Amino acid sequence: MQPVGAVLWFLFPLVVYASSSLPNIIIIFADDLGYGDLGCYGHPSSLTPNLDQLAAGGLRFTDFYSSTSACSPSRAALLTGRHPIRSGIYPSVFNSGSRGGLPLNETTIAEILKPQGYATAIIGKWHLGYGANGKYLPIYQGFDDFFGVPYSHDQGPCQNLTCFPPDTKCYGTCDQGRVLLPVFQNDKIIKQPVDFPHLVEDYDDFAREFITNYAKKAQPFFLYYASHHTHYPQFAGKLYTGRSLRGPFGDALMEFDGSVGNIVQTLRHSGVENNTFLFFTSDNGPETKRMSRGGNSGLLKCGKATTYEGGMREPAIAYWPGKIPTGVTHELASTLDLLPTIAALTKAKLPTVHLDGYDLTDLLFQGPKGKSKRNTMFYYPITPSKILGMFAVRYGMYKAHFFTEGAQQSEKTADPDCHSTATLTAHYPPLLYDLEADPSENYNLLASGEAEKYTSLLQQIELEKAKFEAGMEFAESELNKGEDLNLQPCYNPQCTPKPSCCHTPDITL
Ligand code: CSN
Ligand code: MG
Repeated sequence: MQPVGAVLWFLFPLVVYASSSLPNIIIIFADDLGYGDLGCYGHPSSLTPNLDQLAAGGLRFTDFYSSTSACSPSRAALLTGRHPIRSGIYPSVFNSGSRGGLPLNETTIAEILKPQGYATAIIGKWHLGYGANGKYLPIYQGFDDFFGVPYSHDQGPCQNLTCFPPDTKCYGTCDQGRVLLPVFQNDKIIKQPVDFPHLVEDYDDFAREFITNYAKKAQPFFLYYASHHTHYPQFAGKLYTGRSLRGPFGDALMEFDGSVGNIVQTLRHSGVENNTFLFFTSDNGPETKRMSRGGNSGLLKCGKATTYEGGMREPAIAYWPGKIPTGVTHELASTLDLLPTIAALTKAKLPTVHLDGYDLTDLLFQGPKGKSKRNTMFYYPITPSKILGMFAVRYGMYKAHFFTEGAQQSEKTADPDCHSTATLTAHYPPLLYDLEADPSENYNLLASGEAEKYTSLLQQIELEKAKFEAGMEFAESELNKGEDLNLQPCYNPQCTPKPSCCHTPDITL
């Protein structure tokens, strides 16, 4: 006779333990990737098999928003659940010698997860400050490990670096007169300059080891993979260079997609796929001034640095097999909602500050049938001011623009409204669009001859706008603290002449 009872008694506590253990959290964040850039969002020549599979096995969002249309503020909002104006991450973005950073008293997703026993890591682009002696690095914001670059990879002379095949230049040009791009492990520079052709391979190895290690230990983990892809100038390792149908942008996107595949495969092999909440999205819309190397917002208007849909509406996928039903949701959601949602999933304590996000667990667990707690989105420009306030409001299916302005980053599209020649324009009454009937913001409802139909809707929108603005507090700007090039990361800080002497010893320039 088999001692069946004994086996069952032995298994029972294990089962209980596994089902009550805290879920792992993975956020995969693309850079300057537009609404129309993925295969699963209709791009005809992008090769994104892993993201497409994630969408097929998860919940794909059609109406998901980043908080702003630039990098640093968007990242601040993602990690804090707060509008970036509240944390001072405006105007624009950090550079290599910026004095400021995400204030250390801001509470990040990593910081709410630490007391819950999570191992936390960030791979890739931080872009929330470096500061004097690296005081703003991610290890001071709740991350046990940082493996990556503290800012954008064009914020240094990256044209000195070669891509695959050897001796070919990386695509594009970058900022001269700054230190070479450093790669950090925690607070130490391990490589300066970065070796672009092998960078993503190294990131993938780190992700694989991190997931495998904590899965084995049965310790919950939080991995924030903030890719440099598909930001300009694009690069890719030898597995991907020249492999896509879409040139350098397509190659970079394909390499990014490969990292997604690596993460999902590792979760599967480690046996934790069904206990992991994975979320993918992008920081802001495409930088169309780079033309075919700048990404694509699909049928949405304009791109990066604007408050049109193309600047802030992003591809997004939530993936948790067995927990999140598969399909498509048209509900409103935002990067601002990730912190409250993750807090709910992990029973973590919410920071006791003004949050701008909603707990979306009901929506996630009901999938395509779920309803979002979010019914509004407020669009501020990347150079916000108290005097002008917000530029636009989304309320349900409607969007009202009170101000519009083109941007240098959204140059080169066919639509002149996107360009920097489209100067700041006030609209009163606002331009009003039905984003369900007209996602491209083409047809102003108030110019339709039926304006009187929308009187009470406009009143409601004004009310929501006034309510939000009354609660908006402008923190002191971290970006207006400016730059000191001496603060830039340098492998050998005492060397001369700077910045060219700042490099690891094994590098021949
Ligand atoms: S961003 O791109 O960091 O992805 O927003 O790499 O606005 O001055 C933006 N900018 C360098 C960049 C500069 C970037 C700016
Ligand atoms: Mg960006």
